[in-house]
This record gives sequence, structure tokens and C-alpha cells, in this order.
Amino acid sequence: MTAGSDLGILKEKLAGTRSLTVLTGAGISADSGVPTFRGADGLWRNFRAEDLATPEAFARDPHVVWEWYNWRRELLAAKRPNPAHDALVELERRVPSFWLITQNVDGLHRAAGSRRLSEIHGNIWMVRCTVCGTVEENRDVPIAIPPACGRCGGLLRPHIVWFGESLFADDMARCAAALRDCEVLLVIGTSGVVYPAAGFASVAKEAGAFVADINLEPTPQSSLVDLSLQGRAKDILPLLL
Ligand code: BV8
Ligand code: ZN
Repeated sequence: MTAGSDLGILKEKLAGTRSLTVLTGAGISADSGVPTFRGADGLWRNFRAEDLATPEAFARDPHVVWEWYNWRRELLAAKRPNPAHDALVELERRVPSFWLITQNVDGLHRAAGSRRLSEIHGNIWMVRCTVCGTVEENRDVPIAIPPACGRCGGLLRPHIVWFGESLFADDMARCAAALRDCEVLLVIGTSGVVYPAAGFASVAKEAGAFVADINLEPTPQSSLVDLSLQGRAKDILPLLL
């Protein structure tokens, strides 16, 4: 676990700040038992992302892509938010201007009670029609393959941003403002290799924010942050309140 003095510094920063932006990745859900993407047991170790999380893969074989998402939905259905998710709900309550940016598609921040958030890579419990564009919640486990749109009968896809796809424009505008205007940016449990999120720490830093990260290990962004806390998100975040 990390040095006590650094914890104290960040705790003080958070207590005094009027605007806080938080960026999370798979590491915050690891403490709920959700596999990360690039760790030892990461999802991308056993499956090739380019085979499954791309529009080309879905066009080639929607059945295989949906089977992979069904497997993940089944795995996620039993998972619950952990003390790290809960701590962010409390920070949202305390800090006047708060925005949470998550790369996670698992929906655990929402389940914990976070409301001021952008799920920039989408949400695994939402589906989108490939024909009419309707977006709706679908919590079926498993989902019937191939899933059909209730409105037009078109093929449904996960409402998730795949590699090579643009992020949702509304989210990007909201996140750009949150990164530009925050006094403190907290980066939690992300390997910092997937863009555009991988660039968010430097955007906030250049705009004058104090940037801190919480991770089990250093990341490509660690050298630019003001303070790094090493350890599990679920152990560290509750100590910052
Ligand atoms: C875009 C959704 C414009 C699927 C995901 C070259 C070729 C092609 C494309 C590119 C290229 N170079 C750059 C790109 C762009 C590409 C990209 O960045 N690629 C990278 C990989 C090189 N990005 C895009 O394509 C994005 N779109 O840029 O649009 C555009 C348009 C057209 C053409 C070009 C550009 C879209 C990105 C969409 C990403 N979607 N998946 C699904 O989930 O089903 S990415 C996937 O990675 C997940 O969503 C995940 O959220 C995301 C990030 O991963 P992390 O969350 O960081 O997880 P990871 O496992 O890596 O790390 C976990 C961390 O936690 C570790 O550091 C670990 O130490 C730590 N940790 C573990 N346990 C704990 C912990 N920390 C604290 N406590 C613990 N207990
Ligand atoms: Zn439709």
C-alpha cells in the first residue's frame, strides 16, 4: 500500500476542491471480481480484441460477437459495486462540481448510485438497433441470438464503442468541459493505453489541474501526474473521504 503522507495530501486536496473530475477503468471493478482487460487474467489475453470488439467483426459474424457479450453479461450479472464505487458516490455528494468519466461498460457506477457520469465506451446492458438506431435497456441473460429490434425488427448490437468507432459526441463535449474546468483529476485503475481516454490526464494537467492516480502499478501517464497512490482502489478510496 501507498505512503501515508501522499494519502494525506490527496485527502486534503479533495476536501478543499470545488471541482473534481474522476476517470475510471477496469481496475476499479477488479475489486468486484470483474476481470480486467490487460492484466494476467485479462479478457484480451484469451480473446483477440480485434476479432470481437470491432464493427468489422460484428459485420462478419454477429453470432460470435453476441456469444462473447452473453458470456460477459452472465459474468457481470452477479457482480456488485465495491467500496471504491461507493466512495465516488460520496464524493459526488460532497464536491459542488463533480463529473465521473468511466471507460467501464459494466454499469457498476450507476448501480452504486453515481449519477453525474459519462460511460464513454457505452454500457453492456444497453442495446442499439443497427437499422433504426433505437437505444434501449436489455438485461436478458442470455440475450436471444440474434436479438431483434422491437420497433423495426432490425438486428440489435451492444450499445458499446468498439475499436475504430467514434465516441458519443455528447459525452465527448461533456468530458472535454469536465477536464478543462476541474481543479483535481483523479485517475483510477486504468492502464492508460486506449485513446482518447489515455489522453485525458494530460488534457487536465495542461489546463492546470492537480492530477493524481490510483493503480496497482505505474502506467504511461504516471510520469505526468502530481501524485501516485499504489494499491487497490477499494482500499485507498474510502481512506480519502
Ligand atoms: C476512436 C469496448 C476515433 C469493448 C473498448 C491503431 C489502430 C487502430 C486504432 C487505433 C490505433 N491507435 C490508436 C487507435 C485508436 C483506438 C486505440 O486507442 N487503440 C489503442 C488500443 C492503441 N481507440 C479507438 O478506436 C477509440 N475510438 O479513437 O475514435 C477514431 C475513429 C476511427 C478510426 C480511428 C480513430 C475507441 C476505443 C473503444 C474502446 N473500447 N472496449 C467492450 O468492453 O466490450 S476498450 C477496453 O479498454 C475497455 O472498454 C476498457 O475500458 C478500455 C480501457 O482499459 P482499462 O479500463 O484501462 O483496463 P486495463 O485492463 O487495460 O487496465 C486495468 C488497470 O487497472 C491496470 O493498469 C491495472 O494495474 C489496474 N488495476 C487492476 N486492479 C486494480 C487496479 N487498479 C486499482 N485497484 C485495483 N484493484
Ligand atoms: Zn430498429
